[in-house]
Amino acid sequence: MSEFVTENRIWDSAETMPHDELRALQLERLTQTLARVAEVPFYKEAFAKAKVGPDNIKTLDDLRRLPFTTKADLRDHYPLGFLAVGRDRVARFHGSSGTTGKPTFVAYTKEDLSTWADLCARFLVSGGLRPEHTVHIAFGYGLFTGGFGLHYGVERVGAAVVPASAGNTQRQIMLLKDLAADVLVCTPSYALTIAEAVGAMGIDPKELSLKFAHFGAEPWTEDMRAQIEADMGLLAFNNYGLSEVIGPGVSGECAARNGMHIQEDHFIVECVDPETLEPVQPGNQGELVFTSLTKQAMPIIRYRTRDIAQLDPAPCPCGRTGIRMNRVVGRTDDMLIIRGVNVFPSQIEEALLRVEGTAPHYLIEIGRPGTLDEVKVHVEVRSKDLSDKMSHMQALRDRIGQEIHSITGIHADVHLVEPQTLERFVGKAKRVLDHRTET
Ligand code: DLL
Repeated sequence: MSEFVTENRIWDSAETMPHDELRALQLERLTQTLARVAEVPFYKEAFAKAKVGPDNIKTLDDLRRLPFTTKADLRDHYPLGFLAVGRDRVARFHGSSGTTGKPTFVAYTKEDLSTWADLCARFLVSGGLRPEHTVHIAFGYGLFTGGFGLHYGVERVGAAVVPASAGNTQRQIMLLKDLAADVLVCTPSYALTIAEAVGAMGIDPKELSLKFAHFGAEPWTEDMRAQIEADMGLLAFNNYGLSEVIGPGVSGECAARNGMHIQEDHFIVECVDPETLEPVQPGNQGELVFTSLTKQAMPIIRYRTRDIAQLDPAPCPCGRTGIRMNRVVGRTDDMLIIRGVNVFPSQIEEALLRVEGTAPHYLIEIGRPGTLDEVKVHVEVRSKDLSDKMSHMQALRDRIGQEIHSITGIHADVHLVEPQTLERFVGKAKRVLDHRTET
């Protein structure tokens, strides 16, 4: 049993609902959701093709008879083919930035926005937020769900918001200092950038008032958490979500910090083998699939997230009954196949953070100069560990190479680079340069 790192407060009694009640509520809400999507052309067609309909769904297990929804389906129905309400009921749009140009849009009714604020309030409170706190939000405000999602969650709790948005790191630090925020909200990679800039400006992190942080929107590792906590002198909590499902607020860590509780009264989660699409046994990694249960404007049925994680049904000492998901190790579309071996960038990060003397700033470069894949990992060395001695640098390089090999099974060509030479990120980090996909 993990010890609590902060007081175990619960925002909404629904979070501790007994399992049988929770399942009954899920079925009731699933039935309502299916009725809501019945007139959405995509679902009408997909259900007809699969020869199932809302009438066939009598138990939660029957959900598996329904077809999956994918990002490609959303793209094929761009911009608003999944809208289940009239435009007059839409209160806000968000979107996820498409790597291929057009974003996919998501819509919210007024009720959806209120539900969303509550879902964010739940994980913020479980991670230490109190009404008397001030929260500095360094997520982008815009189509991205991070800024506005967390903003209204903080307001729902009754705390004060500094809507700093992303970018201009020195100004962020001035705001953190002068407005004495207690809580930092951003991506873990941006937290690293801020931590580094705090050091470079000669500020002792203790001069800031930060106590907690809520990080999400990208994969990160336990070692990265330890490093940010040590650098910034705060407690960091993980939260997860995706715009197609609602945005942040799908799941978040409690005071035990041993997995993120999925808000199962609002979402049904499945964990499937991404190849066979069959459910994996509890405790095994698979792709997470979500069905929304309360969304009005754009309900989503069996959405394949491409996120690889593992579900933990064990009871949690905090009393929340929502099943826990562990850290997302990566996305199926970020998974690198190197000489036939599957590698997630987060595994390389884990290897780097195990080696003293490297900074958690890295770039993975993959090419195929001949017939075989070759991997270069560029890693920044911390200034204090830079050495003129070739033997010292060679030893560091070897240790990193060994750690990468022991975690991933691949041999990487490690390039040590000077401090501050790799790109810094204000939003989601981009750590991979795959020349094999260039035409
Ligand atoms: O990133 C929503 C969000 C905002 C979550 C702020 C948490 C905090 P999208 O831009 O649609 O939405 O990207 C969703 O980001 O499928 C995961 O691959 C990844 N992701 C989100 N949270 C985590 C996390 C937001 N805690 C995609 N750990 C998801 C790992 C995460 N990956």
